[in-house]
Amino acid sequence: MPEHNRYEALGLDGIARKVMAGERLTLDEGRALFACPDVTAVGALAHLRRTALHGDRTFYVVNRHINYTNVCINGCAFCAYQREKGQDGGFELSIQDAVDLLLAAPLTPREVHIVGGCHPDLRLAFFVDLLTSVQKALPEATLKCFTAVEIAHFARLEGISTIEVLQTLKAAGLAMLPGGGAEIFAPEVRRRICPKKSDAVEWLRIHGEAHALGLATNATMLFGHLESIDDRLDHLDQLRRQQDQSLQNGGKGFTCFIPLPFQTENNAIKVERPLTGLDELRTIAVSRLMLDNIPHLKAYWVMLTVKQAQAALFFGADDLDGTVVEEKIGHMAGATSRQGLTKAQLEAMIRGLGLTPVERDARFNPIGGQA
Ligand code: V47
Ligand code: SF4
Repeated sequence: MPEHNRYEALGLDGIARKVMAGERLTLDEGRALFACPDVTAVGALAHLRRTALHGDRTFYVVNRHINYTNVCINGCAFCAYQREKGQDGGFELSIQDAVDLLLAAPLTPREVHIVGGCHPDLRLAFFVDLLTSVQKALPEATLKCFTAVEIAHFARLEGISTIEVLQTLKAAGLAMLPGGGAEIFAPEVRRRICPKKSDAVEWLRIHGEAHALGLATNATMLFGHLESIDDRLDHLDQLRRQQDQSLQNGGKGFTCFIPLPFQTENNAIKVERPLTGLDELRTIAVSRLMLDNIPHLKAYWVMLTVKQAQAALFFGADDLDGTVVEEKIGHMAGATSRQGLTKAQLEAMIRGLGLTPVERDARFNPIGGQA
């Protein structure tokens, strides 16, 4: 069979057999996929896996991103969004501001994504009020709010455990944690790009705690800055180990993985060799193949661009995120995509590729009885 010959010629036949059997790939096999001269062969394997999991179904969500503040004590080197307290350009939304923005969204959001900087003064009571007010204003929406880094920050400010923070926020309506703050787990790189942020152990522990409390979470990887290919593979491996553990313990686990290509503008990191489009697609494909226990992979059009996100749907991705409406973190760092997409645009993007759009909620349940 021609495909078999293709993988054999590239030395990938063993990997191809394992992918078809749904078996776990080793880190060495991941290295071979990164080193393979034919990126389309790697993409074809990832597409095979995506198709085995989801067919041609391609997910999107009507959502709204809200950033409550960009004031942050961490000052990560890659971040163009952060400001010091009192610095020009810093902002803090009130609870009413956040609710007003959500109610003004063109379509009622099904998923509300709220994240912000680690503000030195905003206390847990504010976030409890925020969640309660948002849930009251949008009773149908799922609240996917606060990265593990914010959860750790709230716990430090309050002098309580991260489990207590999660329990308190869950009681106020929190249903999911977004995947931000993971960056790259390798300690050497993390020390250079985000030394003040939670380390890998803390980030993974908080996601494990959330899973055990019945909260689903997402996971990201920021790539294309100072990390090596081995650092990317280590990151993926740590995520799949955490997922094994969370699922074995009967917890919720990671729902979706989001690879975030580094946006290079207005920040302190100078990259020697910026990512090419094919680097991005290969990383997406290898992620799909290594993360055998995380069901969904998001082509986040905001950071990838709309056209590259479309290509990613044939390199292992099955989700386009959503309408978003307004985005600051990527755009302040040079993302050239538009601010939001309409539901019709998302559907057209998917149908234009011959794939089947499925509107989902935050937990990837199809909406309105779609297949
Ligand atoms: O954690 C910051 C990243 C993340 C840059 O869970 C940058 O569904 C690229 O996590 N270049 C926040 N990335 C975004 C995020 C996210 C987005 C969409 C959906 C979900 C989800 C999560 O943005 C941060 C950081 O890794 N980021 N600066 C930059 N210059
Ligand atoms: Fe703060 Fe997040 Fe920016 Fe780091 S990435 S400086 S934690 S807002």
